[in-house]
Amino acid sequence: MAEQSSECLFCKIVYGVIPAKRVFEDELSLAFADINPQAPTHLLIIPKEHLTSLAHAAKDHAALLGHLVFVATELARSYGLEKGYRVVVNTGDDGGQTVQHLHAHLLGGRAMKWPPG
Ligand code: DGP
Repeated sequence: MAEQSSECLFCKIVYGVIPAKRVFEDELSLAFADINPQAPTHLLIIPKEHLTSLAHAAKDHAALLGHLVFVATELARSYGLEKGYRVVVNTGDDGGQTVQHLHAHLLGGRAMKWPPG
């Protein structure tokens, strides 16, 4: 079993303690619908292992980080986001991270603006 933090919201989703609309999972990752969607498709892709943020990643996490991005790519394909999409990893306070378990947002189904707020 992946390492977890008993106080972490997304660890509780991994272990089914808190419900979520799960759309994909494998040994390393879980994807589920964001509770407050900002686009027609808004999924969160997380490692099952507790990792607080990108800022906490070590070299050993490199393959896991690549895996999460690849899962996002596969989900974008399966959700038909052929016009484009955005993968975002908010990191730390200035990055707008509110849940302290690394997660990639997959947003699609509408035209995105740049720069983000
Ligand atoms: P961030 O700001 O990058 O930390 O995004 C956290 C996201 O997590 C935010 O878009 C809302 C989502 N979220 C927070 N709590 C829950 C929850 O209990 N369930 C689900 N499915 N999403 C949640």
